[in-house]
Amino acid sequence: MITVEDGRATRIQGDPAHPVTRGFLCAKVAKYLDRVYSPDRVLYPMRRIAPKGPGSQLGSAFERIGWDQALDEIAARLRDIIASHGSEAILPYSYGGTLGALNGASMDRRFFHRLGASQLARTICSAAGEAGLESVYGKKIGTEPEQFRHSRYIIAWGANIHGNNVHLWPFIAEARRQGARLVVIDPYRTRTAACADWHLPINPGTDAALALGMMHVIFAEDLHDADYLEQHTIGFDELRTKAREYPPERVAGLTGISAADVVKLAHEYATTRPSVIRLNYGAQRSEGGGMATRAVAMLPCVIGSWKEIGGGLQLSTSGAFGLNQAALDRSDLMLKSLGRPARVINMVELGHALNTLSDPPVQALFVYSSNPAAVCPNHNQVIHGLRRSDLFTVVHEQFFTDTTDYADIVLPATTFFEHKDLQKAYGHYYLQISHQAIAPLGECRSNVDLFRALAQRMGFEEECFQDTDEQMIDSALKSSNPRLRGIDRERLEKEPHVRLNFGTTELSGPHFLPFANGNFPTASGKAELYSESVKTLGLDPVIRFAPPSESRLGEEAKLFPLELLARKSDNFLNTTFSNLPAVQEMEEEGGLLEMHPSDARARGIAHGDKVRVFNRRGEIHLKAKVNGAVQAGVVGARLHWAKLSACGRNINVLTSQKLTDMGNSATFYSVLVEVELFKPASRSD
Ligand SMILES: Nc1nc2c(c(=O)[nH]1)N[C@H]1C(S)=C(S)[C@@H](COP(=O)(O)OP(=O)(O)OC[C@H]3O[C@@H](n4cnc5c(=O)[nH]c(N)nc54)[C@H](O)[C@@H]3O)O[C@H]1N2
Ligand SMILES: Nc1nc2c(c(=O)[nH]1)N[C@H]1C(S)=C(S)[C@@H](COP(=O)(O)OP(=O)(O)OC[C@H]3O[C@@H](n4cnc5c(=O)[nH]c(N)nc54)[C@H](O)[C@@H]3O)O[C@H]1N2
Ligand SMILES: [Mo]
Repeated sequence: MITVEDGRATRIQGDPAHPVTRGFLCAKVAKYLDRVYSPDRVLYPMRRIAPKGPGSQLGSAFERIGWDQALDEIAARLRDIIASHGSEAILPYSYGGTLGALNGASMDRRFFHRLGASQLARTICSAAGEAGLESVYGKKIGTEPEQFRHSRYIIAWGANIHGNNVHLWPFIAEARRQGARLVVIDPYRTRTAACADWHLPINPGTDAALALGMMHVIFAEDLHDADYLEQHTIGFDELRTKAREYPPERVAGLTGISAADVVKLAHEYATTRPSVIRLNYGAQRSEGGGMATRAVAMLPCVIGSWKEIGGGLQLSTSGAFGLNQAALDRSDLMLKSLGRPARVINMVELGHALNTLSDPPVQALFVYSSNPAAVCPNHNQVIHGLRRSDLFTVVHEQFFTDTTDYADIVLPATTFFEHKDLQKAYGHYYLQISHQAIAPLGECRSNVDLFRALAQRMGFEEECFQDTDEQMIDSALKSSNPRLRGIDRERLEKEPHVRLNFGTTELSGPHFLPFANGNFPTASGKAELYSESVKTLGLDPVIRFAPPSESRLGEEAKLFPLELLARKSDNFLNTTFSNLPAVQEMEEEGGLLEMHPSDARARGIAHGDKVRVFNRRGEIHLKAKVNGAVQAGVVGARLHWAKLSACGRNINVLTSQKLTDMGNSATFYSVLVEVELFKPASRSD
């Protein structure tokens, strides 16, 4: 809720009536006014007048131009590129800046589809986990947050709830007041781990082995729910056979968790009921991330906890919304303009795409709602590509980010205070309209307005380019999804939030129990512990644990023996907010490398020393923080803007473009490095 006085927003508050957030805002959004009214906002369209590179600001690197001029220039450049290289030489690049249904994916998609541009596979965050989860359940559906208060045993699995998902925390606190236990499975001692009852520091990338080890114990001791498995799953026998290969002793060798602890975890999980798992996307940012998710997702089926209020698992709830995305996207326009689907470029492989793709090469990059110069893996290669003088780069942004440093044209973007949108969720089941609270600052435009105007400049005549925000909300809601029945715009304009309609058959009192009676939205209608579609990927149709090639278990560890967790900051949102002084104050000093005392000692490194962290892809200079946050063999660092660091780089200089086993996602947490004391002469680049 935003208070506006004389056209200026003066206060932001949570909605106390919202069943999940209950009036509470996370620390960074509580400072959102600072962001909206920051003196550093990009407020006008701009054109580059100096070479691309760090420190590009209005005045020194950009001159102010009008919107008409900006749109004309973009349209002309795009036309030229289409004429010389074909439309697939144009690459849109967007991700999480806004998650609104309209500004996230609607007019922009229509525009690039109509253009016949290359398609972007938006995989950087969650694609491996989504593929793993869907391979078992069919859709991204899970336990609603409100039910966590009824749980007795809560496992936070690769999930930094206290840091990244604070709205779930009060429900967990409530459960704990009633005696529930919280267990954290995370190689890093997060804020969540620090306040848990039990922290299991697992070796990165070995979660599938731990899940199999738990199943081994559960099956061996007959703690599984044979009825549920027989009625509602396929592949029970194959899974049981597979789990036999993972006795606790073997699992201990792989995961670093003792055999006794594997047994204890399996016992407690199967017998302290109801037990629930909050799996988050941390565990899938690893080479075997799809399989890891698949394995963990099977656990509630094995113990039948889907039948219980406060049981089950939550990775994502987004699969329940079922908006009419086809109406928003209009991918049919691509078929019309190109006669076939355009080539697909994986956003994780931007470095590769900008530097090595031919036929056609990428000649135009159109960035909005993303900061690829900071968030993409293999930063050095990304920057090398962005520097290309023959690459035409447009960036639609709120701030002068790492990416605007390489833009030819910068366009000013609204914040969510300044535009209307339809908001779905991936951690609860409520839909809402977020209303425009204030007029756009300066000459800012929303993503929807930008692409509507650009479509007009390009002479696109299809009616869909005239759609108003309201018409698009209507079409999004016009869906065959029964859970949207009775939810229309009129209602959403009146009610601050609306719960999805779960019907009477699926309801258990006020609770949504998605799989209490099976009914999995898979082809077979059952949970697929054996999956033909996984088999077609060339993977084991049940589960297989394969250690990441970049892990202590692989060959590369001889040269680079430390596993790096290139993590998010607790108080930023990826790189958003990292330039805001009020938010920076909440975050510990940036540029730290967290190390275990034994690893530091072995390298002659003391707390506070400057260190060089390196691998084949690059190097970065950080300050050693020798503490108990990581186990021996693991180091940790945080993501932020590259240009705010002394060496002008960020931790993604070390991460790789290697893709996950399923979903072709990023492997930010399968990275090997070596660390040494920094000597100015030791620089290699
Ligand atoms: N404050 C804050 N909140 C955020 C964000 C933010 O940047 N800051 N980002 C938002 C976004 S985009 C996302 S996707 C979500 C992500 O939220 P989470 O899914 O919680 O994601 P991460 O922080 O990437 O990873 C969670 C934990 O997984 C651990 N981990 C790493 N490797 C492994 C492994 O192999 N196994 C296991 N078990 N754990 C592992 C990490 O140490 C980390 O503590 O958070 C959202 N919320
Ligand atoms: N090392 C490492 N790298 C990571 C991760 C990690 O944990 N470690 N996490 C990965 C994950 S999970 C994710 S989701 C990605 C996130 O990658 P991005 O989505 O690129 O994330 P942000 O850094 O938040 O950048 C979003 C940008 O969009 C801008 N923006 C916000 N709203 C709007 C809008 O309405 N319109 C426009 N045009 N712009 C807007 C913001 O100012 C911001 O600069 O990063 C990934 N990269
Ligand atoms: Mo993400």
